[in-house]
Amino acid sequence: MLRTIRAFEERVHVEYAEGNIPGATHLYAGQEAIAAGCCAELRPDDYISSTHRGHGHAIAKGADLTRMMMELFGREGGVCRGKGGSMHIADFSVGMLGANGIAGGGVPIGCGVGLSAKVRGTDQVGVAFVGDGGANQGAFLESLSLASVWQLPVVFVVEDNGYAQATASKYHLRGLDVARRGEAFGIPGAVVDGCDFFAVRDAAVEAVRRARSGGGPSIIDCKTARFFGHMEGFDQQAYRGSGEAEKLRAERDCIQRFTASVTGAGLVSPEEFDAIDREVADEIARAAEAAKAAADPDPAELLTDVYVSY
Ligand SMILES: Cc1ncc(C[n+]2csc(CCOP(=O)(O)OP(=O)(O)O)c2C)c(N)n1
Repeated sequence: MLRTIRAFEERVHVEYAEGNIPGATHLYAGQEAIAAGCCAELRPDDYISSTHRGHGHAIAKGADLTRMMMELFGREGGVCRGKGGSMHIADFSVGMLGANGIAGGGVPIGCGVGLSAKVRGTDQVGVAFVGDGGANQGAFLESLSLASVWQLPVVFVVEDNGYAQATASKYHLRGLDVARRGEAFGIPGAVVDGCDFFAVRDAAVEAVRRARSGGGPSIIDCKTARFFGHMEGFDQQAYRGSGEAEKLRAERDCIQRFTASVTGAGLVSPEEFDAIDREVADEIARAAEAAKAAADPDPAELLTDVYVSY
């Protein structure tokens, strides 16, 4: 899963540079351990809400790679029939309720999932992913308040990748880790190394168990690393220290760490990893070729599925 998300993102980086992907595109590379670690603990009937950096979440929840690639290319066969693109990618069939152009916008949606599960008496869980910048939105604090008062089965997963666009987290998140802000609402929180799959996974096991068993919301605050710029095409990363991006790739790569720990423990051999890498590379190449060959949406369908009357 980690490798699939990385390979998807690296391919999107290339396709974007070649002019094949229209619209705003934010890459997730570097943060894979968070999506993979949290979604591994979810059932198919659980739900996630996402950020503007949503490809990794969609893949980890089970969205089809070819239909995702088609969506990014704006093609008819895409998961949103080519109308959502990267920043609004969604696949309700796997419980992925959508990437979101509004920073922090997915968080109240996560509460909606929790409220719905509670009212219907199911044991489904909602996971709301949010960036460090999005966690400064008022809607985040309002969501913590409601989730706590109503004891909703929600897990708030903060992905602190060091920046909100070009503003460093250490500048805009003064004082407390976001996880500790939950204390004011009686919500338990964990601060974890978001580049360590197993650390994220352990925290997710605990938080999802709590939510599913009626124990209410949790926060998992993941310290992670964004490898590409904020957004494809427009970011020269002048705000990063010199050599910072290279250092992150060398020292904070969740895939290198995962590979080292499982090969070190003798669970998977380096040859088996190579075979997985080749399989993933083929799958992503096939998805990109299929997206290139796919049809554009019919202009007559422009407004279909865009407006819904209740
Ligand atoms: C409500 C709102 N304010 C501002 C923006 C512009 N904007 C887009 S992404 C972004 C930074 C978000 O940072 P963070 O939540 O940390 O996510 P990251 O990009 O680091 O993954 C901002 C300010 C927006 N999309 N929505």
